[in-house]
Amino acid sequence: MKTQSLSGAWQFRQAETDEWLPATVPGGVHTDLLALGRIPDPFVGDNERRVQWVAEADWEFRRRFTVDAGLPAQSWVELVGDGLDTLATVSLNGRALGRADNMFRQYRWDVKELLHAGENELLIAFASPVRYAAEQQATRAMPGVSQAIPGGPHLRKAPCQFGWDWGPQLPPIGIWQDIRLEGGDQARLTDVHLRQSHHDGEVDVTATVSVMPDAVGGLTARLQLITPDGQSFAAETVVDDETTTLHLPVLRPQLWWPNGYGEQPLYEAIVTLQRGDIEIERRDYRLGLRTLELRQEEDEWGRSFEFVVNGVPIFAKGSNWIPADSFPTRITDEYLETLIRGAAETHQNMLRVWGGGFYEEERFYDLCDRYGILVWQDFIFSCSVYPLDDAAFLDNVHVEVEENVRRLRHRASLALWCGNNEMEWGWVDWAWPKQRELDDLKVAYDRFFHHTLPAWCAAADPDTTYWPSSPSSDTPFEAPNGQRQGDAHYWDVWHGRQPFTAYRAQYPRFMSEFGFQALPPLATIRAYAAEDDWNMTSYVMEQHQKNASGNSLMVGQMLDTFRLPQDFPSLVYLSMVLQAEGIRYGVEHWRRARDRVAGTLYWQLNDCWPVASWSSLDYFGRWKALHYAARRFYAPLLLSIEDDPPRQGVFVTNDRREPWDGRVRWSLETLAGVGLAGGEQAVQAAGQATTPVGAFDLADYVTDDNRRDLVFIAELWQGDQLQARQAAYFAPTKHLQLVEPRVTADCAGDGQSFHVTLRGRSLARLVEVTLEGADVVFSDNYFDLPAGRAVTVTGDLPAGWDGARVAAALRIRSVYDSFQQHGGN
Ligand code: BMA
Repeated sequence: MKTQSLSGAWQFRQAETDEWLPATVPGGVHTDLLALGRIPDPFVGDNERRVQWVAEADWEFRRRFTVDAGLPAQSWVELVGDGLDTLATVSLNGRALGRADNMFRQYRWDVKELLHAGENELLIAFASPVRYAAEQQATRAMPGVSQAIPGGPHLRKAPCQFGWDWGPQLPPIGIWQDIRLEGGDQARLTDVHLRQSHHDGEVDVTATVSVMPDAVGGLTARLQLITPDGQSFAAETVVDDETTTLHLPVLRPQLWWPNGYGEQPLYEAIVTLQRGDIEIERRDYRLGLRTLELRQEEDEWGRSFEFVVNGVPIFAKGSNWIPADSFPTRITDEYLETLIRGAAETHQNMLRVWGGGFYEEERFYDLCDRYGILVWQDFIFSCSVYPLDDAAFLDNVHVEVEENVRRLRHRASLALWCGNNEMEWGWVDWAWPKQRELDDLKVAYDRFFHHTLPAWCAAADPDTTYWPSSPSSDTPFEAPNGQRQGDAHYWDVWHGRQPFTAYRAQYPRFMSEFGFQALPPLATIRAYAAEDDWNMTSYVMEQHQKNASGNSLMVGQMLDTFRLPQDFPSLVYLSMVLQAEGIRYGVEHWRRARDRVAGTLYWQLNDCWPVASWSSLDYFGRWKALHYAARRFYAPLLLSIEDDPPRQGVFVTNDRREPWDGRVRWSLETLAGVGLAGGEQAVQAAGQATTPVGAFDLADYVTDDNRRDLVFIAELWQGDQLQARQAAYFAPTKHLQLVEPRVTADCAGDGQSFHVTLRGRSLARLVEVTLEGADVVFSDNYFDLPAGRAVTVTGDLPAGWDGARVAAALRIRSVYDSFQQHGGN
């Protein structure tokens, strides 16, 4: 097959204007205008409002090109658009080729007869998605999310691009994926389906190869496997039918494991179609060999919901993934890897590709395969009513589903196909059922998500489980967000203004969403708000807070926990540690209950622009306090305290298969470090289990007079190595008698890395370390530093820095600083 890329330099103009401007493909109108300085950066200040006109207008893209020699002679020549966003009319040399109306599909048009020998001109006209949505909505209103431009559900375009409760209303327009000419032999592959079956320690890899029916004859198909250590073996067969299946046994398979459970060896699978010695077409895949099942068994609490890989039940530790940029074409490979690596580095083993974004690109799943991140893949439907009774809409979705399922089904990382986000819940608990005019659409919902879509999935990918919605009980419209069976989204903490302690009353079988907002770090706020606007409720700050009650919810919970912050930087810091503390509190509880709860995916890993949100990594990839907390609360070996003052229960949760032996040391101390009680005991923590270490009733020591000056500290030791430390209190943090901890820091740098050893004379709560002028990920951050204990954090030295520079740039903050000026004690 021959290909000629048409990506690169194009021209664009607003429809009905004369000025053609330079464009980059893949790309979009906003990023092209931004590059030309024609619009202000939509991510700064309130510029989002100033650029609304862009998506309300129509746009045209054109490219002139000469066809590569050799291409016109092929039996077929097609124009292939991997992604057109979204309402496109395509013409070549003045002749209409066709239209596109689904950004999740690939489009192909026969251009063999239309191409000229000399110069050709390709023109793609895009109609405004905003205008289209408004027109459709005027004819037939579809309920959606309140932060979005209405009407989005009429269009097969990433829902959150119309706005969300963390996302701006900036629907991109343009050629967002590769575009090219392809030509080839009359014989062509129409499908390749790679499967694996495991039995008796062997794996049978099969490739079912489909070719164009009219070209069968004189063809061979070949499947070659290259092992992770470079050995190659192959099977070949004559193609005498439309579909042919090749088999390759793998005798000593190297199994693929989720992060934390083993390695991620990947085999290369190459499928070729040949005529004699001539290779006609080749497809290249990475294969991880594993079995994966979603186990649901009746038990004392209802029905389990547990992912089992290679026979081993996995506690799913992860988060929800949203598009990494409002303008997806500027997501670099490096940035994408930073995010996925960031998940892996915090012991995450699952990401849910949430149904309000888009089916991710190959490079996303490549990274998940490599880092051992299981993917819960939603189909792209979210929080809205869709016209699922419309035959043309369904035909469009059918092609989209088939293409994307075929594209992703062989992935080791693929764990689940899920129908949609929160729509079954919507039909049961939101306002939709009260709108009688929507009744037909509930019927259509039922038909589509409980019959049609699962049938399409089963046909294209019989090996991956289909789940109707998130959340769902798998019994249509019955307790979709219940705790007996299926997955759950718990939002009473946050939207329902419940305290974090409410998490402890929840025992979902699988917690696929829960979360709490924080502001992003100050360095990120600086990118959108000038210092004059540094107040949480200023006009500009509220442009970057899309959840109408978000700031009130944050401050409300903040004042339940901390004292009123004295300035904006303190507020930013408190918002982050509040979020980290809350999510930690929930996850530790659910991990203690691992017999009943089989996973937690917090909302949300990442951001698509700089904003106040539930994310743990902000738009610039900076680690919020939650991300550091995740590295502790998702650690395979978790020490946790179930605080119920004056009782403190200590537990060790061991996700590994091997048992763990060590000791727990505990102490009751004043904040200044004077010991009141303490002890040490051996612990044998069985694999894949939670072991209660002890319930320490400290009533004899804790009085009304001293409770605000006490801390209970538990430490997990293996030999002389401290594995983990936890602290719990007997009063809310705002009431603790914190004094200035006078934290000292010894800094040293050696070539690549630096070390900072911190000590305080009194307990420093939730210590934040930062380096002024450098973005650094520390080995740990936002932790409690008890009096007199030394804690060393490390990091990579910024280029050109040494220990002295680290010492000069080091900034240390703790809760004390959020309410008290230095020197106040
Ligand atoms: C869940 C998600 C998103 C939303 C988040 C926070 O419902 O599925 O729709 O952004 O909560 O409100």
